[in-house]
Parts: sequence; C-alpha cells; structure tokens
Amino acid sequence: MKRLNSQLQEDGAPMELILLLRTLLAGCKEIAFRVSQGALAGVLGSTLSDNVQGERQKKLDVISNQILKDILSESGYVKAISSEEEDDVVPCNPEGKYLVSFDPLDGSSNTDINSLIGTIFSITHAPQWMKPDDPSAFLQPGTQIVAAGYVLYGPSAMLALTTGRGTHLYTLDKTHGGFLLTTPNVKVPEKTSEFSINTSNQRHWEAPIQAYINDLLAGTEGPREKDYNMRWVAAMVGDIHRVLSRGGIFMYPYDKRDPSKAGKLRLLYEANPMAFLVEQAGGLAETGTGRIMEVMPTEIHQRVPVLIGSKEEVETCLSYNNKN
Ligand code: AFP
Repeated sequence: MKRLNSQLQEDGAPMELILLLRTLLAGCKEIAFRVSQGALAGVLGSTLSDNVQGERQKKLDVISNQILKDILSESGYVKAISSEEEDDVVPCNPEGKYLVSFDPLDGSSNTDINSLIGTIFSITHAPQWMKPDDPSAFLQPGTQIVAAGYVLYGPSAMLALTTGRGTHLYTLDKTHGGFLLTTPNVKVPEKTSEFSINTSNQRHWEAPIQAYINDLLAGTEGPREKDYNMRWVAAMVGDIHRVLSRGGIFMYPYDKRDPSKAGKLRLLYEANPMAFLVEQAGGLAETGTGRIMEVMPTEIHQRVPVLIGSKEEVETCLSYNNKN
C-alpha cells in the first residue's frame, strides 16, 4: 500500500508542506494514543475551565491542543497557529511559511461515551508582511487553503487529506506507525437517501430548512417519494467521514436563537476544512446563501451555517430557499 509521502509527492505538494503535514500528523498519532488509553491514563472528563466559545473544556481538548501547539511551534514551518481552544492566535516562527488552524478534538463530548472524535485542520500560506501575533492573516477565505484534513479516532485511526488534487483516505498502521493509502480519490455519490441533522433544534430553524426536512421525513408518501435514513454522530468529523465514505447530507443550519452565532460550527476549524475535503471528492459545501469556502472571515472564531454532502441532495436542499 502506498505511503502518505508518496501520494503527497505524486499530488505535487512542496517538500516543506509535506514536512509540515508529517509533523502535524505525528501530533495526531500521539493524540490517538492518548485517546486509546482513556480512563487508564486519567484523560477523560472535564476541566474546570471554559474555552473562548464559552464551552466547558474536556481534559482531552486541553491535552490535544497542547500536543499540536508544541509540535507545530517547534517545527519551524509555522508562523502562527489558530485553534478552537485558544482565545488568540499563537505566534510561532517569524520565518515560518505557513499558518495552521485546527480543532484539536472535535466532538469531545463523545469522550464521555467512548464514541467518535477527531482532529480537523487546515493550512494556508503565511503572508510575508504578517507579524506572527497578527490574527488578520487568518481572515482569508477557504479558497486560499493549501491543505486540509482530519484524523478520525475511531475503531481504526483514519486520515482524510486533500492538497487540492482530490481527497484521499489513509489508515494508521499501528505496527509501523505510518498512514497508508486505503481509498485514493474518494468520490461522494451525487444522490443519497441519508441525512444528518440535530432535529432537536427544529423549532429554531428558518422556514426553508423546516420544509426540506419535513419532506425528507414524509418518505415515500411525500414529494421526495422515497424513504430517508437519519444518522447523527454529534461529532462533525464522524458525520463527514460517513458522507465521504457513502454519501449523505450533513447540516448544521442557521439557527434563529442567536443571530450573532449564525450556526454552531466554526468556519476556520470545522466548516472550511470539511468543505475543501468534500468539494475535492465531488460534493457540495454551502452555507445556504453561498459557498462555504468563499466566506470572507471577519474573526477567527466565526461560526457559519453548514450544508455539506452529496451534490444533488445539497442542490435540492438549497432549492427550498426559492419556494414559498
Ligand atoms: P464538541 O466538540 O463541543 O462536542 O462539539 C462538536 C460539534 O461542534 C460538531 O462536531 C458536531 O457536529 C456538533 O458540535 C454537535 O452538536 P450538537 O449534537 O450539540 O447539536
């Protein structure tokens, strides 16, 4: 089986980006190990502090964030880091060529139930004019991302990675410690009969998404004339892995509760990297009013509505915006 290095070279990734990715993934392998130790290493449960989003941090959120921060800032390749678990950007090497954004442990509430979690990341070039502690350089649209991916800590640890030449899936071979290519050029099927949304929020959605979900739930008796299945992992990394593996539509739509939040998911740490992966696999990634990757961020912790998945299903979902 092909190794990560060979695939990255075949995809034309520059050597410094390959080295940065290998460094970042070394951190993810350490997180995979810590996660697998669970209660034996005392890493489960919550801390007594909240992150900048006002969410109570899990011990594994803090541990994973520290592992990635340490390994990336010592690498020399990185000018600055932005993390879901950090209030501000973390300055690294002033000569570093890249900026890295990450959610160190997505779905961390799943640690309580030994269920799917993962690390999501994206990499852009660092502008030369940028001072390492300047957050404004992170405010680039997703179209500027040069590499994005996630590592899913599941029954096996899997990496989904794109450098803009398709999306490839790798599996961590724990016997020698490397990621081996197990599904090259993954393709998201254009049609699906599977959807993914937290329906407990239904009363807070806007009318078009309410109408769309009602039609899916009506099954063969409704206008869609087929039965749909529903799945919810409560970790975007798990839900998007399913979309990449067998298609589907994943939604965290605009929510009327707090207009300033405009959805739950974070543009830099969750929506953009997943959008790049899914688009590179032939799917669509939209906010409801435009392409996720074209959103111009106004702040590093910005949230955005998300509709991601099989092309025809996302298009159908969007068509409800034009219905009365
Ligand atoms: P946590 O990392 O705080 O558990 O949140 C995960 C997440 O941001 C995303 O990965 C999930 O899709 C979403 O939240 C699940 O949220 P709810 O199940 O609470 O609606």
